[in-house]
Amino acid sequence: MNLILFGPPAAGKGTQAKRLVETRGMVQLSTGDMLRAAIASGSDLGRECQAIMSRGDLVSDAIVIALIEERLPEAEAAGGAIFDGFPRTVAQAEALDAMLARKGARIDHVIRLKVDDEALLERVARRYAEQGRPDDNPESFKVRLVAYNRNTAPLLPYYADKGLLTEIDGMGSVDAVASAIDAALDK
Ligand code: B4P
Repeated sequence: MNLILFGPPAAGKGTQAKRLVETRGMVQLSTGDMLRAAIASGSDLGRECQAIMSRGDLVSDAIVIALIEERLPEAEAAGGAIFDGFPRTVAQAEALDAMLARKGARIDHVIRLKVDDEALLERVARRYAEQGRPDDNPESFKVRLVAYNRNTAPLLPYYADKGLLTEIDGMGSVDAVASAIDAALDK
């Protein structure tokens, strides 16, 4: 099964992906985690992406598509993947479809976590206070929300038209959201 966890920044995609890895043995492909690992390693790629991410802007399609392509064999071996934070643009979605089609696979579910802006702001403010993640500062977070509305939200009709989209209330507790995702996947 190939699943996309979709939603605005800080909607809880990473939180729910990690839980699904534990409960279903799926492979999590998080472009955010891959980019943060590149930054932490001090690689050329990390240096290229650091300022872009700190500002809250999206990294180029070419970079994130290449990161995902590199990890697809791992997902194939495990029988499927949770795409977490990818795709974030129509170009990324089309590239993902093409990459999966070459392997005889496809996206089976797209779960959209719906969380209102006020709750998102509270979550990142809390994480910024606790962990100081650079792109969680209030100015960068505003940029991330704009990028989501401009570049990522237009993907919703792309998946709705394919009959793949399930909307989940992402405002509840982590466990409540997890139960709603499980119910959607097991239907
Ligand atoms: P991501 O790493 O994907 O960051 P995110 O959108 O903040 O994460 P997520 O929705 O997973 O929230 P989380 O579970 O952590 O991207 C970061 C940056 O990387 C982007 O801005 C961009 O620059 C770059 N990037 C990544 N992918 C890209 C792509 N495909 N194309 C271009 N650029 C890309 O949860 C957030 C917080 O809320 C946590 O503190 C968590 O504990 C809390 N939380 C979660 N669920 C909760 C709940 N139900 N109730 C209360 N709190 C909850």
